[in-house]
Amino acid sequence: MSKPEILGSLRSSYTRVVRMVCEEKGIDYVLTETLRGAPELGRIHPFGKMPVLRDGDFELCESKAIASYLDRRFPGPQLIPDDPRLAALMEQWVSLVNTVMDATLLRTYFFAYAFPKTADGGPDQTTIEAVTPAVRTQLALLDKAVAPTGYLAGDRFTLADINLMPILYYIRQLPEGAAAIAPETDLGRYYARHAARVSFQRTMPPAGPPRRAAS
Ligand SMILES: N[C@@H](CCC(=O)N[C@@H](CS)C(=O)NCC(=O)O)C(=O)O
Repeated sequence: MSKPEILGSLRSSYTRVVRMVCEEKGIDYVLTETLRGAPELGRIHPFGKMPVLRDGDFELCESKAIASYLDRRFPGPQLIPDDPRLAALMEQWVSLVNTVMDATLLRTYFFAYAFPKTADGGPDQTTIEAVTPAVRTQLALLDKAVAPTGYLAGDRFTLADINLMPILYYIRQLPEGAAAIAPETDLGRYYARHAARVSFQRTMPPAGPPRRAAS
């Protein structure tokens, strides 16, 4: 069996999702650290985004597609449930996160702190103030979703949880995120529980200030 190669970045949240899938399943993979805008990405992803996958002569883009492929192709714990309802709930949460929450929480809120376009390089307060109500609403929604079982889909760890954790990792470093993911909240307990997983610990981004290739 070939050794899958992931082209992406240690600091990229979507790259971390597919790396966590590999770690959970015990897949022997290689991460090729790749810069944003690198031509190798553009050859596989039509919009040049990371991560992309090479597995033998097979090439694939989009984190959800890559994660699904790895889950089906390799042995190890199943991250996409067989049960139709559980699988649908898992898809629902991946979709909600990837189509709405990633844009709000990471690309707008986190980026306003990490990559501000302000004259003095300080946090972009205008954007932060504008997005904070949506940040609070979305984190409250997640808090409610994980309250009953400690998971997003049913009562087991799935790709939906893997897909969310790298985003929570970044935003809990910031004031509004930290408040919503405080240890006494359901979302805080959810984060602490899943952050202890080996797959999360082994995919920790390097310490230090984020760079533009990140997230
Ligand atoms: N829908 C894509 C999104 C991937 C994505 O936005 N990746 C970010 C890094 S986490 C990226 O490539 N950013 C650089 C860019 O947009 O040029 C997926 O799920 O893989």
